[in-house]
Amino acid sequence: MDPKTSADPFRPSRADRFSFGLWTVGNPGRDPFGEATRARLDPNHIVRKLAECGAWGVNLHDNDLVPFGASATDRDRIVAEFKATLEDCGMVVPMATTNLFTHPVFKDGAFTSNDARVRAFAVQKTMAAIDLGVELGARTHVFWGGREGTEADACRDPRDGLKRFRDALNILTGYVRDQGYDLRFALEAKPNEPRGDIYLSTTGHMLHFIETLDDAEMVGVNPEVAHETMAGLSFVHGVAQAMDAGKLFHIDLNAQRIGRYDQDLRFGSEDMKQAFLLVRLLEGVNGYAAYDGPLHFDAHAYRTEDEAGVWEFAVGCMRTYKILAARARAFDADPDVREILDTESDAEAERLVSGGFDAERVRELRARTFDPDALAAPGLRYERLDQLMTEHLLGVRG
Ligand code: GCO
Ligand code: MN
Ligand code: MN
Repeated sequence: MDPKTSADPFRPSRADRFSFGLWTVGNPGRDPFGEATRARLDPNHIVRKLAECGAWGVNLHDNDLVPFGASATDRDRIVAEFKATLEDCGMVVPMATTNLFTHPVFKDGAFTSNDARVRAFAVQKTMAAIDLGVELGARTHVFWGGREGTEADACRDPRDGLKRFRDALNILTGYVRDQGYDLRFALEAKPNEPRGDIYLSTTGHMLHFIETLDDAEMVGVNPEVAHETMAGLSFVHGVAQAMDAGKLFHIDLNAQRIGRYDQDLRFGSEDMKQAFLLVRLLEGVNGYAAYDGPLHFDAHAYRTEDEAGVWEFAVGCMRTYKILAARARAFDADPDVREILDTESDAEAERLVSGGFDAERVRELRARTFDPDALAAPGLRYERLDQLMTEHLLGVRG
């Protein structure tokens, strides 16, 4: 596209609500087998570069910004400088989170540790991280319990793990109310890594767990593409369930192949079809409202990249999201697609199975006769539907 003749419709801008964690673009490329391949980037530099790339927000763990154990004076100086940079660049901090995994004290869990002193320290550290996030303007605090799990599973009853996790969250929602903060919690599930097995392994597990909390209203989920995919599950179905429950408070966008370690790849770089269906869901489809929260990329550049490659990666995440949104609109407007999707449902049957229990309706339902063989006969043309989607994705339609 010639920038002189026409504006690039896929160029990211503030209005798109894209955000990145300091730890994502700041990832230096270290892995379990090799050292960092890139230098550590200063958080203020990250904010400036993200703003240049068209991002709207930057998220952080407490220790991405303020080193573990920093003095109060150092903390205040670092935070003041960071706030000035944010203001200068017109960037916001929509979400903050707590690092409850790096320090060895959390080697056997934070909120779920068998040692009550570790649990107490974890809750105390989280309160400080909440204060920091709120000071920077965050409206969401994410809880990713990376160390909340086991290898030697006999070490604790999993029910104790759940009970302790619940106790911690109950204290923390109370703390937020007590402070008068305008903040919600978003719980992020992951099946494994770094622990052999992590408690509350999927978004579905989280959705149920939330209903057992004292202040369920304040708590929702932060599903991540990579995490549900690691478990071999449909991410789109998990996110849809969270939306149905009114609990999609935040989202971690990236890409992942099934059966691998947590790859945290550039959004849309694997399983384009799931990415397409996800964007279509988030943008609002079939008469359902769109997700209007932050579009956060929890991903990092390949270890092969230098800093220039990191910004290529960041722009790539955002562009792919916007391209998929445009593709999704074109797909849903395509008359050939509409013809398949807009098939008339039998109004009378619809009435019989909607609206819950009603004694009279149930009597009618029992009395009605069906012809299963006739119902089974027509082909549903899903082959055509899926091929149309493929062709939209490949850019040859719409
Ligand atoms: C991971 C997680 C983390 C969390 C982050 C915010 O697998 O490492 O996805 O990136 O999202 O710690 O809580
Ligand atoms: Mn992850
Ligand atoms: Mn994540």
